[in-house]
Amino acid sequence: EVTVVINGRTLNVPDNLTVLEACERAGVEIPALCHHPRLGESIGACRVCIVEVEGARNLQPACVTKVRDGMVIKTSSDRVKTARKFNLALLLSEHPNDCMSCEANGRCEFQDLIYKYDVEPIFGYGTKEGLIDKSSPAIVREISKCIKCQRCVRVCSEVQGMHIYSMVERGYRTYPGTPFDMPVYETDCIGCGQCAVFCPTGAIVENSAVKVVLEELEKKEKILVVQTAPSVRVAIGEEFGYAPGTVSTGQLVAALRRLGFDYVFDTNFGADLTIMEEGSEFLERLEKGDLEDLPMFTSCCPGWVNLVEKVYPELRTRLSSAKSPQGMLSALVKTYFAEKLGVKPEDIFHVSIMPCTAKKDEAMRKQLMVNGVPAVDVVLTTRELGKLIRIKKIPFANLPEEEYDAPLGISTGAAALFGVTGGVMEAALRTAYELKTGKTLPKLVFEDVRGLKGVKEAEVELDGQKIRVAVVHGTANVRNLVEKILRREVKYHFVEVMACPGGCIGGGGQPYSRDPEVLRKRAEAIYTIDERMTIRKSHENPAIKKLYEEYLEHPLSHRAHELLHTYYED
Ligand code: HC1
Ligand code: SF4
Repeated sequence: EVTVVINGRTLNVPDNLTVLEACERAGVEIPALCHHPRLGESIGACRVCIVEVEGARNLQPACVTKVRDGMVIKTSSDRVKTARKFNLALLLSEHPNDCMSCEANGRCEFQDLIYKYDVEPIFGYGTKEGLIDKSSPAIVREISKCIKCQRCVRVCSEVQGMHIYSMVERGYRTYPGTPFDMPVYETDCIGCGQCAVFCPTGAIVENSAVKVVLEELEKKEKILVVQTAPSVRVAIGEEFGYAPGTVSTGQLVAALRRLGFDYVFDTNFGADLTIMEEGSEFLERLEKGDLEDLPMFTSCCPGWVNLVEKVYPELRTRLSSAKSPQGMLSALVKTYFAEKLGVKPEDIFHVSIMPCTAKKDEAMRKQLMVNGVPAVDVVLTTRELGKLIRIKKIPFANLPEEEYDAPLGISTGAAALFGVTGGVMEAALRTAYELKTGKTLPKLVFEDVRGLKGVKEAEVELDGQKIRVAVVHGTANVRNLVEKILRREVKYHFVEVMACPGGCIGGGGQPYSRDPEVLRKRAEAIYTIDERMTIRKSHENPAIKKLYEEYLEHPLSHRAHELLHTYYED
């Protein structure tokens, strides 16, 4: 421990803290742009967090300066404020003045500081000229809005292990470029959108479809159907000021009805169905002895599927052929449900609300079209839904709790788990065990696959056979594990992969958060949803049983293959 004095207040702090961390503990806010509590070491690039340290000639960046015993720190002296304002003014002089129409308007960290410190640009505003990259269905890059904080570079390299961006050029021209300035979609980018969640401005944002949906809601020409992913309900509240980890399922459904959707369905129904198909596929492969050499991998995460297609094509045949829950539910919406209503698939406008930017990409896959039309017309991220609800002035906090529509809105605790790393595996094991052994599971919860550790392993006995499974999340961890599997250094039968840290709760379309505990809190919320459900195994979902009786016959049937399975390309 060391003793420091912050703005006249003496306190003891651990000696490994930075000045910025010490100030946070003391409840003293220090503005910072390049520093982010969910990224590794700070880099001291933006110079906005500078503070005065007694005895030091120059102001010091708080994010990279370690505390020392006896340090006397001033965080808002006139000298500090003037310098901070000057540094912000320099950044503003390179920044276009088009906040009104910017996707980041109202939530931009840079805009907030400009307002707070009353900053005017020194040499006029920057121009809008420069790279605009709309090549990706997942994200849009507008480099003129970049403030060079490098958060995108760091999350893409350190957390995701993709290394798509690096800082190129020099001085004020520096920007995060792709290799050879290729459009990002042509690089190995998997569309996970982590760069967009960490960008403080509008330089990298989701490829927004808010306006498309607004128009369709106002036209009201089609039957409006919506589905919501498992992890949206534990995060959407954050868009309206609730603490991370608040479960707002009922209000989410109510808000979608107020927006004008005719049917509110649940991706979780699709998740239960995925378990039926993928679980059966697993057991089939196991019986055939197909899993002795290489495992079967889950296929619901489109970031991961993109990684396989772009970087590990030799693993294509190891991906489960089951469509993702979004893919399955939407195929049913445009066939089974359309038939029930007696309408053509093109009479339905189907929106899915996802925590994910890569789902926008998935929805455009040609192999996911049904009867010649896209199964999902538009994907909105959790953040975009937040924006839509605000634009339509729907009082989210005051809405009554409402229920999903039947039958495609009925789901189990197992399905809820999909939103968190380990959840698909746990749901699959609950079902595969009972289908294979015909016995009831002695213990429902698989602790070994829970938690935020990068790689988790478990062993399960299925009818006398030992099954080894692994769960991995965060693409840097994924690549590490996949390479070990390819080198035959580790052996598993079944591996769950989620591209984003924490799984979908940490998806590229989730609300922005600087809370270092945000993933843990959202994960807890998911487990609570599962605990509170009376039915917690996919194969016990009555609506799923009825769907098989009425329409699909049995898992892996001819019709199930046609509607619920897919293929992958190089
Ligand atoms: Fe996910 Fe999934 S869990 S992929 O993370 O399998 O996006 O939430 O909807 O499809 O169910 C995302 C989440 C989601 C699918 C499901
Ligand atoms: Fe999308 Fe979830 Fe995969 Fe992230 S982990 S890319 S949010 S599906």
